Amino acid sequence: MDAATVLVDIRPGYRVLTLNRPDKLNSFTGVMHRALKAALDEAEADKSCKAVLITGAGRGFCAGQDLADPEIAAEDGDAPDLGETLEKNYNPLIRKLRALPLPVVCAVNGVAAGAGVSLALASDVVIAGRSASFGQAFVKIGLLPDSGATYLLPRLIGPARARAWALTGDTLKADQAEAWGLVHKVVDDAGLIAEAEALCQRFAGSSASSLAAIKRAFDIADGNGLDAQLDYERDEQRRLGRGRDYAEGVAAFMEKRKPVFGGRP
Ligand code: T3D
Repeated sequence: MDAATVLVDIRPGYRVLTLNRPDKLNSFTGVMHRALKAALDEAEADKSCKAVLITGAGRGFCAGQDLADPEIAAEDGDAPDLGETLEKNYNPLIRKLRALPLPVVCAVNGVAAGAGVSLALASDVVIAGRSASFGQAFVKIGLLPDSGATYLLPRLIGPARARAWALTGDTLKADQAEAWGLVHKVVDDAGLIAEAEALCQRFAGSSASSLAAIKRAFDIADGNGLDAQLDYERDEQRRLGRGRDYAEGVAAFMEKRKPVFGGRP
């Protein structure tokens, strides 16, 4: 059953998606890709959902592609078409995560390898348990980093570290990943999910329009010069300033009360 490979917990204002192939360190099969896509589509369709939390069941977060998945095997002993797997599964996943109009929080609970690292890179906020580790496994099996890693990594940790890490395939411990700026923060394993859920609860009480606009603006900035970005911010602020959340936020400030923001528009 597709549903079992991704567990979905619906909480007030956010959803927790748990990759659920613990025996194989939650590595991706075609089945798990389809389950995750369905879960993300449902989260987007639910206007009360203002954040998504992704984590892994068991001792791993995600070990990338399941190298034994029959879906990637070619027929008649031919070499598999890995480009097709990317086109069909990984690239749509990364695009979906970036296009979702709500923050994606990633709680990395154990080892992340290959596309499992890319999944975290494509999230908006990454929190790691102290025992988590990150491996650019690709070079060890004759591949290059994919699922956006060659684009996102240098932007997050700088080109020198990104290149050396990808070329060596070394494993980074959580503390090192935090020092390099790969993750937002490292917390004790026992407190990881509580910390990530507390953040999602904050997002659930925040302005959904604001969260979506902030996420999009950082992505747009990647392709813009300062001038174009200043114009973009002006236009977006004009739009947000006419919205119900700005009216509520300012009214709440004036009345010295907490703002009450609704679901996503
Ligand atoms: O379509 C395409 O292929 C293109 C897209 C590529 C995207 C990618 O992600 S390519 C990179 C694929 N991932 C890897 O190469 C990582 C492979 N795994 C590892 O190197 C190690 O498992 C880890 C370093 C992640 C963890 O090591 P360790 O010692 O903690 O655990 P383990 O004993 O190696 O793994 C536990 C089980 O999970 C084991 O199964 P078993 O023997 O108990 O039945 C192992 O085979 C399985 N497992 C771990 N990773 C994968 C996997 N099975 C299939 N595919 C995996 N990627």
